[in-house]
Amino acid sequence: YLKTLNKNGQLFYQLEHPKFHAEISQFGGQLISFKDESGVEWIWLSSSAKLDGSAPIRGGAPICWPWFGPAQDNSLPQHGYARRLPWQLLDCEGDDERVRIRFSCQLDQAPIDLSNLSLIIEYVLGDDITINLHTENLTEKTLNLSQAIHTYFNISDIYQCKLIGFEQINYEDKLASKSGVHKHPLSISYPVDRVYLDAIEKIEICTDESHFVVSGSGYDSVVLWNPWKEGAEAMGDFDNDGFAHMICVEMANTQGLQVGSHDSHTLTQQIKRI
Ligand code: TA6
Repeated sequence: YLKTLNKNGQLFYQLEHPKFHAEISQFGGQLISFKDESGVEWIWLSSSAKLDGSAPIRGGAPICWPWFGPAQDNSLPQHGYARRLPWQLLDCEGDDERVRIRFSCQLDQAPIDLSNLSLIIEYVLGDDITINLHTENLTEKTLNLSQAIHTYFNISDIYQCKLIGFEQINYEDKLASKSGVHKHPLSISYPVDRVYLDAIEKIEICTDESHFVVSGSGYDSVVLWNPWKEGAEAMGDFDNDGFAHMICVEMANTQGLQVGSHDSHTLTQQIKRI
C-alpha cells in the first residue's frame, strides 16, 4: 500500500488501499489527505500551504505539542515543535480492512531540550480515520503538557455547515475574550476561535455533501476554528476563499494535563463519514 514520494527534498508517504487513498508528510508527521472509496476528500489542505519544510503545513491534521497555542515565552513558536520537525517512519502494516502506520517525532532536532520524551503518532486508516498521539515521559519529572490534533475538515460550503454536539458546553471565545454557551446546533458565518471546555462525546459536521462524526479519547476540550475571510487573507499560506471550505475541530488537552515521570498519555481523534 505504501509509496514514498520525494517532492523538493521533502518525503511524503502515500497509502493506496482499496478503501482509501491517504498522504502523510514526513515533516510534521502530518496527515494531509484522506480520500474514501467514493473519492471524497475528508481533509482540507490549503493550495498555498508550504510543503518545503519552511513552515508548518497549512491544513491536514497538524500536531500541536508539547504546547497548544502561544508559548509562555513568545520567542517560542505557537503550537510547539511537533509540526515543525521531521518524523521517522516506524512501521506500516495492513490488510483488506485497514492500514496501521506509525511515526516517531525526531525530538532531538528540536531547538529546545525534549530529551527523554517520546512522541509517536499512529494512523489507523480504513473505512474511517483514527489518530492516536502517544506521549511517553521518560524523565524523572512530571511533564505539563498541552496538545491538540488540529484537524482541518474539508467541507463543501461553510454557509451550509451545521455543527452538532457543541450545545450546552461552556466555551472560551478567544476572539471576544469572553465565555459563552449555546443551546442549539451551530452554523458559522463569522470568524470563530473557541475552546469548548469539556470532552464532547460525539460531534457532527454536516453539509449536503458530507456528514462527519468526530469522537475521541484522552482529551479535555475541543477547539473550533475558522479564520473567516479576513483571517484567511491575512495568512500567506491560507487560500483567500479557503475559509468557505474548511472547519477545524480539534481534540485537545488545554486544561492542564500532567504526565507523570515514566508515565504516558494517548490523545485520540476518530473520524467517520456517514
Ligand atoms: O485552532 C486554534 C488556533 O489556536 C487559532 O487561534 C489559530 O491561531 C489556529 O490555531 C492556527 O494557528 P497556526 O499557528 O497554525 O496559524
